[in-house]
Amino acid sequence: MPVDKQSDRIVLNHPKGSSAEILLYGATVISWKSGSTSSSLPTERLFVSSKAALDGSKPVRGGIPVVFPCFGAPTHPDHSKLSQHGFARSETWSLDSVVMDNEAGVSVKLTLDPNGRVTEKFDKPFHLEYVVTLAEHQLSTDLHVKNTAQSTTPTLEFQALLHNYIRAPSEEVLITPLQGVSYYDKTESTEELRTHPKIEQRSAVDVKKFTDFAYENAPGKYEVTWSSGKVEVKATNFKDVVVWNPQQEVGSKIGDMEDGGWERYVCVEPGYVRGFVKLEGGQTWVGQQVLTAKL
Ligand code: TA6
Repeated sequence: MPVDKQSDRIVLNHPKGSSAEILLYGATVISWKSGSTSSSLPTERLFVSSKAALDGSKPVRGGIPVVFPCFGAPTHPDHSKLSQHGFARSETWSLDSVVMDNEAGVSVKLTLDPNGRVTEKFDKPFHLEYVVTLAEHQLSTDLHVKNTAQSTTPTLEFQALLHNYIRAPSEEVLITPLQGVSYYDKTESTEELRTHPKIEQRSAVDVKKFTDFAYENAPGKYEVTWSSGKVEVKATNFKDVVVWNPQQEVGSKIGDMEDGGWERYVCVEPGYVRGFVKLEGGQTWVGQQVLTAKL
């Protein structure tokens, strides 16, 4: 059964053995099991904390949370009533359709439209579509954002990000190529620093210490590597990328983080997080990512 529709989730099964699990809550991918390009043994590629809530009571600590219409604490006037990372990851999406189901892959479309709870906090017209596609060694997740206004105004101004928790040993994982790309270091609290990006020439980024870097106008293709694994992240239209790991100093204070969870993942998050996408009525924006298990 390539597409298993359950009450609170959808399970995708690829004929070659890979699988993915998507909670309707937040359209959160909570599992992606895939063999690598060199072996067909499916292994779990994402991290979900054992303390994560999967009952819709709060955003999932792990997997691939969908961040929309704001990243981090809101800074745009349209987002002033929203909580950190916006509402998309804490609303229940609908399964719209099975887009593809064949030897090449299995693909489903989920949708989210304004409801009373959302409109109280965010009164702009929108329609979201999230297309999740499972192939033998890849998982693609594409976010389509439409301004459904009947005229050119009101404009829809937003940020968007896919908050990938990639399962990897944080003590040795490296992320490339970010050499020479300017970034904002969110581990330094002073607002002033956030207006002056840092630039480093080190060839690879590690997360051996608390890391929370927002890279602007980043390459769009990232290799996440460690001694026994490798995942490639390819992004389209997500012009920025965030690299985050709280390590013990911050991770131990996160209520739904399992003990030592910070040792078992790195967040590599394609997004549009510096500035805002601006859509007139009728316009659509699409941000895409393809995750490939290489080793
Ligand atoms: O993407 C990195 C980040 O913005 C960090 O600053 C940290 O807050 C993380 O997201 C997790 O945020 P959450 O709201 O899910 O606890």
